[in-house]
Amino acid sequence: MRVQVAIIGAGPSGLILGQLLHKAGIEAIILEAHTPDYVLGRIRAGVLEQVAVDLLDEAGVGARMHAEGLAHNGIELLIGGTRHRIDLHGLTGGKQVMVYGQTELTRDLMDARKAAGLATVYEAKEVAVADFDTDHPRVSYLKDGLRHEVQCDVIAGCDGFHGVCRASVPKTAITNFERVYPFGWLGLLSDTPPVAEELIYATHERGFALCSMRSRTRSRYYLQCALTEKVEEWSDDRFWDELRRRLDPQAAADLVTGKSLEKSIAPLRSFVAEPMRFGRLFLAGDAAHIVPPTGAKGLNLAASDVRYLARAFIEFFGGSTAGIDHYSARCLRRIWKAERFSWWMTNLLHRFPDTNPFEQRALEAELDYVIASHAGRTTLAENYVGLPFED
Ligand code: RFL
Ligand code: PHB
Repeated sequence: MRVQVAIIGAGPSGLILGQLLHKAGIEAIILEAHTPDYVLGRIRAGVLEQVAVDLLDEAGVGARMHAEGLAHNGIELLIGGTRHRIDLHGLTGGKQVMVYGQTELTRDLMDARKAAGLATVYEAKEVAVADFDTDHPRVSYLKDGLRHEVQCDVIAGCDGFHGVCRASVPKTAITNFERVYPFGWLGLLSDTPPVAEELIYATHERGFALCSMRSRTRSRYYLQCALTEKVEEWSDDRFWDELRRRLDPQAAADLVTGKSLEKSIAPLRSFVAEPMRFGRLFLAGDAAHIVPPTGAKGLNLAASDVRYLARAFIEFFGGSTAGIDHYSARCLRRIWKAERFSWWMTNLLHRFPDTNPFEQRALEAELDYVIASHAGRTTLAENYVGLPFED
């Protein structure tokens, strides 16, 4: 089989890219290792930047998001038992974020792909990418016991942090930058109304907590936990009790608890691989970088990478290599700013096991500055709603 673009991975990066290419009349196949239900079962991101919302509209999949998503004008920081509102809208000249679950977004993209009759191979095993240092790259995979080969012009590696694409690049051609944090997030999803109208990011001596949501009837909460914690040791009651202890008295009283629909522990990591292009192989999304979830940037960066990549491929098939030549540098400028912001938010709001009393006081002073100063609040707000594209 021959196509113009072979996309590896049907997460948000691969699916958005597939949709943008389809709109531009470019042929692509998506190869995904897992089943659609498995992909939809991963409870992940919840917050979209305005530029990601605009991109989904451009891809023609924004209708349900606008109908059911929740536009938020602010977030709250809970510090020392008091909540401080960051007026995202007022501080950024009218920008907002959209609260809409990654699961829903993925479902919309899958539905659009199916409706357009576009080629997607789920449960494609042993995917291998080859000859991407030539003009004739190839991808092969195993499906129902048979090996298939796809010839293409370019390969998009949208296969997440543990995917095969980055791993196929010679070690000498790639530089990795990494920071692993000494804690994780224990997340719980429940069909209970959110504790507040807006997200609450809480810093507390027992550890960070986040009150988020998926809708007016579904909540998503997180607790900072040690990496040695096991999810089986966290009954729902234990989770709710611990969350209440990290909230202010009003939120603790308002918290509606219920049975969990899902509970899981995610480790926190910052990671960037440079560059993002290797001949005819292009990495996008979590395949190239990871952020700790504190800044809500992972899915948004995936969207901004594929925005650049779709434009680059459209230019390439139109006869110009300018877009693909600049792809890596363009992406990385935006990625590093989001990496810096996510690292900063994580350092500021979490308790580290080895922070000495001086550093702790300095962090508290920084938080105090951020909430008290217009410049401090503006910096946070500008980064949270998402920095503009430079092109
Ligand atoms: P994904 O979603 O990991 O998808 C990659 C796909 O590739 C498939 N795959 C393969 N397919 C074929 N062959 C192989 N060898 C393959 N290896 C892997 C996988 O099965 C999968 O389907 O990467 P993508 O598309 O780049 O999307 C990235 C986002 O999923 C991720 O950045 C966000 O979820 C991060 N994130 C958040 N991002 C935000 O913007 N806002 C948030 O509020 C936010 N909250 C979060 C998050 C991530 C979290 N976790 C669990 C890591 C909260 C959490 C708890
Ligand atoms: C979520 O709702 O899952 C979520 C929201 C904001 C974050 C991280 C995760 O910063």
